Amino acid sequence: MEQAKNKLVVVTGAGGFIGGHLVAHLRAQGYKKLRAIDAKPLGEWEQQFVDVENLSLDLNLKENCETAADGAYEIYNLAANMGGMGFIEHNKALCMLSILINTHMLQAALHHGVQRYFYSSSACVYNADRQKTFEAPSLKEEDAYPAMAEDGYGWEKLFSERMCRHFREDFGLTTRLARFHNVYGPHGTWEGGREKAPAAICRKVIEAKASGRHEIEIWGTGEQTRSFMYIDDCLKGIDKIMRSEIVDAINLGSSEAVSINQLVDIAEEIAGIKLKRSYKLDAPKGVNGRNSDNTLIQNLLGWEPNTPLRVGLEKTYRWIYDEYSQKQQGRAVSAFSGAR
Ligand code: GKE
Repeated sequence: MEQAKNKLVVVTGAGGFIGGHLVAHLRAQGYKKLRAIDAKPLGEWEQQFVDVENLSLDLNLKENCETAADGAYEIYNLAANMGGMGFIEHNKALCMLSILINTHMLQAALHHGVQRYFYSSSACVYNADRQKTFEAPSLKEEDAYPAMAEDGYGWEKLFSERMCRHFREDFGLTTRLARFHNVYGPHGTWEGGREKAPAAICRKVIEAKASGRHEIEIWGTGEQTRSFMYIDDCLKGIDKIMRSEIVDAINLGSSEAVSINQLVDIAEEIAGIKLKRSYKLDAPKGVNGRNSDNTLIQNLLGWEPNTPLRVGLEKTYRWIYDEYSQKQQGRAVSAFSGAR
């Protein structure tokens, strides 16, 4: 790791939630030469740092992946068209097109002699037939096969995992992979359609409290279960897996499963309010139940993500509340200046 700190390290998807945090994290660890890349215009990046080489590049294009990997010692590829169920259920083809990014990045990494390549996979690779009950079945790594991944997004991630494996086996590229289980935290998308449940529920509670309409709409019956991993655990896990000798995809997720109704309970408790609940049964729901089995990561790394949901959600709620308030103030100011 010490060696990597003085060499060029590339993070793709760096304008987004996890990618932005990863650049901040590597900087804080003393990485001197960082290249951050995202398709979004620089002005729309979640986080940005002046002492980092920031490039707005569409990595669906092969030549841009060559530019991205040029001179790189290590690459963290987190670039993908993604979002929560509200996005991936309605954009399956767009999600599958992310295959271009990983394919071209792997080719470019090989071409430029990159020493280590991290790929961010997802719990959405898991076989849907194993996630039919609300009892939150703990998913072991082998439960991805036989394959029946989440439509669109899940299949792209599963195929990309296999491409990483075969680039390692056939071409000797050192690849490391983690299956993220619903990561949340400050700087995560909280409105606009790509938000995942923790941010969406926090936003809805904040809006209900601010508007005085003490009601909340929940997708599905609210019995769906998930585990949610706080961003700090995600960063720690990426570090440990990237530095490890673990060559196959491994779960990186919390094993604290809750129902969506319980997630709302926690957000209400943080806000100090109780809301009237309505359920949108035809909304995107994904699988009924999902949790991360952390036996393997415990065995291989002696660690697992362990930030309690109550703790992580409070920090997330407070961050969204500030963002929301600033936006409201911005709207009030422009409405006032408009009115004059
Ligand atoms: N996004 C959202 N917004 N979900 C809600 C809402 C809401 O207002 N109300 C209830 N839910 C329910 C959804 O219907 C779903 O059953 C559950 O919360 C979690 O939704 P999610 O966070 O959007 O996404 P999923 O965990 O189902 O799937 C996500 O898994 C990730 C990996 O763990 C995927 O969308 C990807 O973001 C990723 O693969």
